[in-house]
Amino acid sequence: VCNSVQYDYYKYHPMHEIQSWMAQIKNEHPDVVTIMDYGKTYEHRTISLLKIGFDTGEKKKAIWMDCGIHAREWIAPAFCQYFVREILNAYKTDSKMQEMMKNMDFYVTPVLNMDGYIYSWEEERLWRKNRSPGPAGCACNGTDLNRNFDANWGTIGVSADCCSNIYCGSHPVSEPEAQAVTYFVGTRKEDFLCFLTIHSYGQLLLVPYGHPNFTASNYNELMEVGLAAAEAIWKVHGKNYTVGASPDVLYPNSGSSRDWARMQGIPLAYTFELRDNGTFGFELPENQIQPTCEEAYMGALHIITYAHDK
Ligand code: ING
Ligand code: ZN
Repeated sequence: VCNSVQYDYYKYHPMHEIQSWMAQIKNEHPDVVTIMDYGKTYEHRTISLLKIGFDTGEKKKAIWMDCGIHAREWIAPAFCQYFVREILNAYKTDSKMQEMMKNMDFYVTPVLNMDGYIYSWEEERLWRKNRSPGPAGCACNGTDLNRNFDANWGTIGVSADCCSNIYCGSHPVSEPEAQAVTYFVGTRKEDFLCFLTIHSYGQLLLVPYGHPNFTASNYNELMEVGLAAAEAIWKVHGKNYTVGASPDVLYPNSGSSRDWARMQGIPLAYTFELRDNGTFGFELPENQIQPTCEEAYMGALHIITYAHDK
C-alpha cells in the first residue's frame, strides 16, 4: 500500500502545509471528513473547515472549534490539527467517540486568520490582527478579529486607533473573516451545542462575558464544566489553567467571537488560552507542542462530552 507521508504534528507548519494537510485528512477519511469553504479573507484566500462526523442522514448537533484567529498564536493551529488527528484515531476503537460522531458533527477551522498567519511566518512573527487596511488616513493595517464581532462591539477593552493591536474595526463585523464565522455559525446556531475558540497564551479557560456588566444566564454551568475541564487538563501534565470570565481573570473586552456565540444562544462557549504563562509566550518552543496538545485535548474533550451527554 502506498501510504502518505507522515505529518509532523509536533512542529509548526506554514499555511500551505496546513492546507495540504487538510486535503490529506479528507482523502484518508472520505467516509467521515468533508472540507467546507465558508468565506474569504481580506487578501481573498478561501477560509475552510473540516467537517467531521458520520453521515447518518439525520439532522445532527454540532461542535465548533476555531484556531488561529490571532496570527502569532501558533500553538492554536497546531492544536486544531492534533485535535482532528485524535478524534479520527479515537472513533475506530472508542465507542464513546463513535457515538459522538454519530450524533454530532465537528466543525474545525485550523487557521481562521490566514492572511495574518502567513504575515506572521513571512514578515513579522508577533503580528496579531488580520491584514485589512485601516480607515482612510490611517497608516496601519489590521483589525483585531476578536474585537470585531457583534457583541457589545466597541464598548470596552478595545481601541479605536487603527494602529492598536486591539483595534475593533470601523463597525461591528466589518472584517471578512468575522463575517465568515458570523454567517456560518449564525445560520446554524440551533445546531451548535458548543463553541470553542483557541488562543494562546496564559493557561486560561474563559467563559462569557468579556463585558463586566453582563453575566451569562448559565454562568454557574459554564464555571462548573470549565473547572472540571481544567482538572482534566491538570491531570495530564500538572499544568494549572485558571477558569473565569475575562474581567475577573485578566481584563474586560468586547466584540469577541465567544461572547457573540453565547449571545446567539450557544450554551457552552469557551476561549482556551493554551500554554504557557509568559516564559516563551507566543513563541512556545516546538518541544512543548505535544504536551500542550495532550492536556488541552482532555480539556476540550471534557466540555464536548458534557455538551453531548447533556
Ligand atoms: N487573548 C484574548 C484576546 O482577545 C482575552 C482573550 C480577552 C483574554 C480578555 C483575556 C482578557 O485578547 C488573547 N491572547 O488573544
Ligand atoms: Zn488570541
